[in-house]
Amino acid sequence: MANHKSFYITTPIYYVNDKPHIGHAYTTLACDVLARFMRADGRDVHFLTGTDEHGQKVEKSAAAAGIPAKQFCDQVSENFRAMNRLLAISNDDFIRTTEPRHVRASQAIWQALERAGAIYRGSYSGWYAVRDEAYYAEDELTLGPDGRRRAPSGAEVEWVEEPSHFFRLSAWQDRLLAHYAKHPDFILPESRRNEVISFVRGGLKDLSISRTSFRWGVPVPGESAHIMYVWLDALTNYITAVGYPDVDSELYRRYWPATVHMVGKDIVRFHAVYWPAFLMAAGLQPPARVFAHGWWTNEGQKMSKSLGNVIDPFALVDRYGPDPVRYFLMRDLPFGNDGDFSHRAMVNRMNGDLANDFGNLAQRVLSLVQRNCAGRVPLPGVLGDADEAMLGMLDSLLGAMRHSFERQEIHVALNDLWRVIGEANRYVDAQAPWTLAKTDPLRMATVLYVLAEAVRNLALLAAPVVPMGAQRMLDQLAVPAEGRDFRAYGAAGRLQPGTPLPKPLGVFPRFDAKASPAGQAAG
Ligand code: ME8
Repeated sequence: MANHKSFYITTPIYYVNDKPHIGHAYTTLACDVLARFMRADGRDVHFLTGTDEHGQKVEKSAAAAGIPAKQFCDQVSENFRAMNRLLAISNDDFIRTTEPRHVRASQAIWQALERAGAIYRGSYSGWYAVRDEAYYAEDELTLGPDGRRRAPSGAEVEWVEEPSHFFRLSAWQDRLLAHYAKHPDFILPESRRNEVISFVRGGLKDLSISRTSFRWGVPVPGESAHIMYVWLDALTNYITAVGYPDVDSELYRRYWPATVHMVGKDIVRFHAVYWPAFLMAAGLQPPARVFAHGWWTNEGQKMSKSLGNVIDPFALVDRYGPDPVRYFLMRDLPFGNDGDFSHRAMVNRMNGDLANDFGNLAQRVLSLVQRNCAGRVPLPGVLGDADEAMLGMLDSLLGAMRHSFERQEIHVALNDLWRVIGEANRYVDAQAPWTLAKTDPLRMATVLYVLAEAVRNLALLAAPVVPMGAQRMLDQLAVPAEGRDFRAYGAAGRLQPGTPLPKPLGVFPRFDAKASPAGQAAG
C-alpha cells in the first residue's frame, strides 16, 4: 500500500503516430510542476511519462512512412524525450509499450482477468475509429456532409467484424458508481466527474479487448492470433512502471495506487471507467485520482494537422525560452478549463508577470543590495509592522499553495504566488529603500533584508514552474544546494547577514519581437 508520503503521478502515454504538439507538452508540464512541487515539499515522488506504441493507428502511420513499425516507434518516441529535455521535464521514468517489461505486464493482467472469470470469447461486430482506437455504438455517430459516419471526436469510423474476447464491463456498473460515490475526488474537476457518472449510469456494455485483423501489439497469452486491445495494453503501463506483475516489489508497494493520473478530457472515459474496472477485476487497487484537464485551441481554432495550425512546442520554446512557455501554459487559464493559445497572451504574460513583476523585483532588490550593502546580505535591525506583515504573507503562502496543489489547482497556486509578488513590489515602493540609503541606512538594511528574504522564498515557490529562472535567483542570493527545498522555507532557512553575493544579472528577459528569439538573453 502506497503511503501518504509517496506521490506517484503519470501523464498519458502518447501515441507515436506523429510528432509532439503543444497539448502533449501541456499535460506533461502540469505533471512536472506538480512533481517538482511535491519533491521540494519532501514527498517521495515517482513521475512517469512515455509513449503508446502499439495498435492500428501506429501500425498505419509506420506503413505510411514506409518504415518498419519498431523503427518508426524508436524515431517518434525519441521526439517525445527530446520535448521533455527541451522543457526541463523531471520525469523519473519513461515507459515505452514495446519494452519487454510492458509486454510481460500486459500479458499478466490479461491472465489475472481470465483467472477472475472477467473475460469470455465471442465475436465483435460494430464501429471502430482507428484515430481514437475506440469502439462506438451506432447511436453515438453522426453522418458527415460527405456521407461518412463520424465519432463524437470527429474521427472516421469503420465497420469491424471479427472474433474477439470481451471484458465483462457490464458487471461493473454498480461497483463503479459506488466507487465514485465513496471517493468524491476520484475524478476531478467536478464537471468531468458528473460526465463520467452519467455515462456509467446510462449502462455499460461488455468491451471487446482483442483484435484479429492486425498484428502490431501484445499477443493474447496462449492465443497469438489475437492482439490485445491497445487501450488495455496502454493503461497497463501505469502498473508496468512500478513493477507489475511483481506486486511485492519495492516499487509497487511504494507507489501503487497512483496518486494522480493526469489526462486530457478526451480520454477520461478510458481512465475513469475502463481502467478502474480492469484493475478491480484483476484484484488490484484503482488509482486515487484521475484529473482531466481541458483542451487548447490556437487563436480560436481547433488544432489539426489538416488545418496546419498545430503549435509546435519546439518552435515555441525557441522563440520564448522554456520558463516563459512553462509559465504561460500553467498560468493563463484555470487548470481544467479549455484555453486558447495566442502569441499576444504569451508575450503579455512573459513581459508582465515574469519580466516586470517577478524579474524586476529581484533585479531591484539585488542591485540595491549590491550598491548599498557592499554586495553582502544586509544585517536587519528591529522589524516594524510592515516588515512583519510582508514576512507573514510569505509564511502563509506555502500552506495555501500546498492546499491548491493537492487538488491540482495549479492556476490558484500561481495566482496566490503572483499576488504576493505584487505585495513585495508594493512594499519596495512604500519603503523606498533608495531614499533610506541617504536618510536612514539602518532602516534601509532591514528593508533590504526583508526583501532579499522575499525573493528567496518566492523563488523557492516559483521553482516548480520556472525552474531555470528561480534557480538563477537563488544563485544570486548565494543559497546553498541544501537550502533549495521547502525545508528551508521561511524562518528555517533565513539568509545569513554578511554572506557575499554575486553580481546581479537579469533573470526574466522581456520579449522583444524585433530581437527574437528571446530566451537566449536569459541568464
Ligand atoms: O490518447 N489540448 O494519446 P495521444 C490539451 N495514447 N491537451 C491535449 C491536446 C490539446 N489540444 N491534444 C493532446 C492517447 N493533448 C493515448 C493515451 S494513456 C494510457 C493512452 C494531450 O497522443 C492530452 O493529455 O492522443 C490528451 O489526453 C493526450 O494529449 C492525448 O494524447
